[in-house]
Amino acid sequence: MTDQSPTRFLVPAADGSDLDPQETAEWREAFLSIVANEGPARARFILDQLAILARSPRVGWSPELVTPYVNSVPVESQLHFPGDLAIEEKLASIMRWNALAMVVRANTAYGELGGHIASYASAADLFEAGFNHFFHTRDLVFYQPHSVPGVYARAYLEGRLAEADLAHFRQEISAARRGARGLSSYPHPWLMPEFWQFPTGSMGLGPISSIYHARFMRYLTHRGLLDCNGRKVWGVFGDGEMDEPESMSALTLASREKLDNLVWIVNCNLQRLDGPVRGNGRIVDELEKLFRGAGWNVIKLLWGSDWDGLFARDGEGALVKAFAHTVDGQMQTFAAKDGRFNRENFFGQNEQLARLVQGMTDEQIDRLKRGGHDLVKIHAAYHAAAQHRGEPTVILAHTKKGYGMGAAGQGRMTTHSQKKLDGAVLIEFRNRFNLPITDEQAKNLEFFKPAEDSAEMRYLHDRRRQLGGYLPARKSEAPKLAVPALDSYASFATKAAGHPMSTTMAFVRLLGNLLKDKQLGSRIVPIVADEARTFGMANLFKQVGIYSSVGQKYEPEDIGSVLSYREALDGQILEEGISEAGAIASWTAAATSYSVHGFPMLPFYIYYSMFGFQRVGDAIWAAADQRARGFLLGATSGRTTLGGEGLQHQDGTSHLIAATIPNCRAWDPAFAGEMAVIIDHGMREMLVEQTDVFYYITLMNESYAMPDLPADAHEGVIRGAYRLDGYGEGHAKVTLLGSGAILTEVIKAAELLAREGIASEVVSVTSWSELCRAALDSRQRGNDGHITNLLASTQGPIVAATDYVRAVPESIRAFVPEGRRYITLGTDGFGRSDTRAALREFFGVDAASIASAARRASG
Ligand SMILES: Cc1ncc(C[n+]2csc(CCOP(=O)(O)OP(=O)(O)O)c2C)c(N)n1
Repeated sequence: MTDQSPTRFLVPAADGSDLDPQETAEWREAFLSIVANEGPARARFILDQLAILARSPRVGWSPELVTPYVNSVPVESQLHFPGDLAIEEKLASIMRWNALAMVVRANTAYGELGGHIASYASAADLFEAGFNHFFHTRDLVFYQPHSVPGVYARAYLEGRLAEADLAHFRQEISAARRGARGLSSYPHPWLMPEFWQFPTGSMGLGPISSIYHARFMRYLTHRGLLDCNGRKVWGVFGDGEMDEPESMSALTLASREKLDNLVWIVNCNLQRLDGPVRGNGRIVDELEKLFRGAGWNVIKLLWGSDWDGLFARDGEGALVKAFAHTVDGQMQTFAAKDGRFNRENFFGQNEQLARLVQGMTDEQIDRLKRGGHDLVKIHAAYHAAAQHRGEPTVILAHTKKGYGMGAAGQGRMTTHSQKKLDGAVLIEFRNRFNLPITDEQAKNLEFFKPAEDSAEMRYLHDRRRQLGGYLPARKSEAPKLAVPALDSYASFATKAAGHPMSTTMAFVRLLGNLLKDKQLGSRIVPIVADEARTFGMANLFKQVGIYSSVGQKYEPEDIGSVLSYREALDGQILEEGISEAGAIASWTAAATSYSVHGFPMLPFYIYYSMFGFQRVGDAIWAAADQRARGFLLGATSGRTTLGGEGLQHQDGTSHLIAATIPNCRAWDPAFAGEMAVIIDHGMREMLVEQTDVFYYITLMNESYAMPDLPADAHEGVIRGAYRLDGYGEGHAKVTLLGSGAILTEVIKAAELLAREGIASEVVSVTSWSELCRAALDSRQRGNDGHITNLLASTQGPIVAATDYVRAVPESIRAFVPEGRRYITLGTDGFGRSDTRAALREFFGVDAASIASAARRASG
């Protein structure tokens, strides 16, 4: 039996000095004898005791978080491999081939299509071990985006994709014309809604999303809504991807929440796109420290089974010493070179190392596997991860990028983008993986599928049957949820009778009412990023509680108050702290629960509007791809409405960005009634009609009199604009459009003009982007859209004003009836601090500026 316990590999201190080697040896021997005679548990206990002593300030010792460069699962604790290794290896080789053929074929036909071979080549065994033994259909699996050819290759063998589909990788438009299904470049639920669940194409978003999905499963369980026990979240990511701040930003959340339902597999092929991830260091060491420090269980999967013998013979720990001074840039070179080079340059470093490989051929040295290419070792690591309790696990799997691509790619600097291979390389690859195809077939890049009744195919299907079915697979159907009647929760807003309030206050009241609804209430997920008090939501703390996986272990300072801070296991609010990236990931998990869990939830994430599309726009784009259904509330919105906060807080652009997301419906209501009608409509669209849309609604903190919203205005609110009363006597000479906070300025302008004898009509615009979209649609059908018809019934030049950049009202210019002047006022430029009045005057969106634009236009 091989002893790979870390104690065997003690390395001298960095400067090598040892003042009393004999004493050191005695200590080591004493320790080793405890391990040998009393077992590892006792050894750990002794170490813990010593660590307590050693942490005393006088010693000034803090333990090294890095362990030697060896497997965490020692060979003696390795489970007997429960699969048929030979068949699994054959299957993995077939996946490798079909994945490679798919990419090379597409690029031979159309050089511009792109695609990747080297990433999946390094990850194939990591994927296959998961598919054959661990990824259950009840689990959530996040796939590294540029390894998707391998996932398609598997679905092809499983009979879920046809050969014609494989032949249309990255040809989603032309495939349909040829009766095939185009396969998207990366996992995109929007494009392949029955296949992909989680978009991961933008590095970093998959990792953070996986954490929040795992946490959301706990939330569902703890709130007694859905039992998610026994289900796991697996994520396969790249070591380069760990550079992204999003990858790292929620690591401590995962450990704090003890997410042992989460396993990350980080494919440490030591390379990213341009070159080594840490050429002058070791990414595995760096990640080990980082994850361990963040409270994760770290499993290093570094060396394959054929190294076991070498370690066993290496009495002096020469290998570990050599790894300790081999940086990744060098390790990559070893990956790129042949057995002979490795014998001379790695094993040739000293006599002990050279002795280890005596008797091995260069070919055998070349074939020494890294851990991430050995199905037995991978299985052992995954098994340990799946069994681990109390902490999330990361598996650091050591692989070679472009594994098996020979001189054309393995370990090469340029391998990431390699997508064309010549005939000789294809034949070499065929040989390397013993594929049963002829030279001709290899050169022609023919896909290979064993006969349905072959042992391989029976095994493949059987393994998936044992694991619940095929993956990836996305569900679209979910039960409908009943939405209460608008009057039951929002009459305070639709019949406001001139009561002053802000739209934020109105929203919070509306949300409080909805939370009380017997059927829908429990499905609502209020989400905040440390701004609940800013938005006047503190009352909800007591009403529905803040979710905490450990309840509340302290007596809150404000315990006597009606608004007291209340954390609870079944708390409903997700308080994400100051992490917009986390909060949006949390929102996405809730907004896709209908599909991921077949259990619809309705999230309302309310935040400073400036820190939404601008700050985490890419995450919102990914949520859109994932077909999220829910509400985003951009509060304290508008460039002039959040007076004192200044340049980095005042949002003048979110509506511009929101308009670019096809399934985002964005609204800028001015009145509480409008906001209520929009939310009502959204809930029906998402929960009853089950349309894959999400709503973005801007809210303001400016309080003013809220009028009643007449029933006949509801339709206009939803279409994006409706007419308010006319102002002044006689025929209107001018038409004024306004939205959000600036509508009140528009109305004041109409009153000013009326006093001067200029009559006007006022239109409340609730959504510029909906007006624009509907008008474009109508135009394609040869009709006029709502805004064109509405404006055709008004008179004179049109002045449009908003609290956003002018490009927002400009978006409907093309649909203004012919011959009418259209003037837009907006808040272009940097924000700054002052009163609302001063800001509106400065940007030219106050009543006086609007009136003056109207006068000039109509004069
Ligand atoms: C946000 C973002 N930035 C850049 C890219 C482009 N990109 C795709 S893969 C890749 C390198 C990935 O390296 P690594 O994570 O180490 O994976 P490997 O292919 O080496 O397994 C880059 C930079 C991207 N997809 N997303």
